[in-house]
Amino acid sequence: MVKVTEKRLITAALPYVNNIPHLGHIVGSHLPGDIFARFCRLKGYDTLYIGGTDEHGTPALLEAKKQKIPLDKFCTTIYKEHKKIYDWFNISYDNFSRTSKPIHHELTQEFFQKIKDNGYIKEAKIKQFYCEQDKIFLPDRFVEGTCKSCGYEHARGDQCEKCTKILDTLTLINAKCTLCSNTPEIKESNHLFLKYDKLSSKLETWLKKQTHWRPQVLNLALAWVKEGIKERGITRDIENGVKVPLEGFEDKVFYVWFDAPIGYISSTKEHTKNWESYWKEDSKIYHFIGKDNIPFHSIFWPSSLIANGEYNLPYNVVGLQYLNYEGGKFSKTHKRGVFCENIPKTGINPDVLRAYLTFVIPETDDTEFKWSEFESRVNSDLIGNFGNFINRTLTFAHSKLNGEITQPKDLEEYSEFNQQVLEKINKVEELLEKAELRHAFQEILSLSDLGNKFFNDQEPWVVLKQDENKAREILYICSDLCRKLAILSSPYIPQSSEKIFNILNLKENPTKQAIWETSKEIKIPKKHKINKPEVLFEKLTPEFVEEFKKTVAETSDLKDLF
Ligand code: B3M
Ligand code: ZN
Repeated sequence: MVKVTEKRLITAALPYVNNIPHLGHIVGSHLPGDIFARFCRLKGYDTLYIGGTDEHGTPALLEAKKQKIPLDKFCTTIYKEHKKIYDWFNISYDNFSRTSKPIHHELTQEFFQKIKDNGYIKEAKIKQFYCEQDKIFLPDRFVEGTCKSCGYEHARGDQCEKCTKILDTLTLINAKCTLCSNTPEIKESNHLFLKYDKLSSKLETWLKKQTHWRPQVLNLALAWVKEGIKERGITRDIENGVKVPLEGFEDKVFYVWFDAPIGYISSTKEHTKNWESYWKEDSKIYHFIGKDNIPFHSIFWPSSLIANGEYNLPYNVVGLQYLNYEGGKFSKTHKRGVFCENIPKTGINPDVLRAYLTFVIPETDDTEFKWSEFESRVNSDLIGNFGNFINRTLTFAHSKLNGEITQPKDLEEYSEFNQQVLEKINKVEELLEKAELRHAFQEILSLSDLGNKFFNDQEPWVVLKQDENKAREILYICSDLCRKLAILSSPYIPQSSEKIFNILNLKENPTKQAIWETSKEIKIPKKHKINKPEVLFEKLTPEFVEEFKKTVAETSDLKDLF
């Protein structure tokens, strides 16, 4: 029998191009998606990590208008800035595309046509805000007012930022046009709708089976279905988007949230001829997204998919909460936050930042970026625990034993320790399979903690005085654990993990080869010589952190990019 490798398609939310990302964006989808994708590759799944920029709708349009830059030029520049940042963080996208590409426009139109052929599209006149001053139907985001659910006064027409409810724009109290601040009037226009009434019971049946989702995500989705999903138009009266291939709709485009998730498919299609196997055959699709995107990925996107009928529905919608900044929100205007643009200038090691961000991945609740914690967690947990174990092992072996280590003749003697190690590895694997990335990293650190205890208990510096060979055996066991740790941590700190393999003088590469399973074996050759160690991580000093903080609070005005 031919072994069929499980296919996994992983996506991160496609960022709008109206801003330059800050750490909240990195930790809210790109990094968790990356860690999970790297784990899947390491395990040997046939994995693709897919992303891109979401260039349609009003976010880009509004910002380009504000900057007085032609839309396409604006989007291209911001796309490049985004790409640079994700590359710096070593986010291992197999493809990072753009929804402005023809391949995406064509696919969206086909996708729509199929939904229409299946009888899930209806036409209706709707009432919309129209601004007499600006002479346009106002897209949802061009209207602001008070949210009738929570009373927040600056709710946008499409969604209230405060309570995350998706709004019917017309229910906004005291609505104002955001272009000119006048009160808009209500006018009628013709639009296309997905027939949710025909879809909702199918959607509910499907949702109820997704018991492996995080409860926060599933419960939210089920609550919305129960409440009754409001009809939501899939077309808009703006110029930026995918044209609607239908007579009478020449001046309209698809709603940005209709085409954006199709971007996951078009980005896959752009990447490989084999794209259909990830979308139409046996495969698991994981969407990593921030909490405000949960309704779109758990309700609207699956509804489109059901209506279309040709593609797989997501296997998991991994919804993340928010990362706050020192007790408040990230704010570009108030220079509160860690903005990504200048991070490379600070000289910080990307792995150090990835590790710290892992500590604060908002998996279950909102989390907090705190400067004091940044310094202490990096220094004590990453460097003081993990780095220390690797460093003391490799330095001892190199400087005291000429790098020569030997497998114990009697491995039985270490079986209790090795058993504990194996249990930890299994635990890490179990958590990673569930995409509980933060918790899994904690377990990895507790494994290096175990290593430190072992090193202390074995006292190789004492043993060495009487029995050099025995010391080589102890260091063999420790080095083997370094190898295991390098494999386990490679989804999180890929560059450091490669470094550890180099120092261990092992030819495998955990970022390129599917060697996860081998972490469960004793793998280093029986007689082995390791290389000269190098420092993995530099400790963060208060001076460095102070300087870092200043540099990353700065972010250029978007107009400086043109
Ligand atoms: N662009 C919203 C956001 O950037 C939206 C996500 C699209 S995912 C298909 O948060
Ligand atoms: Zn106006």
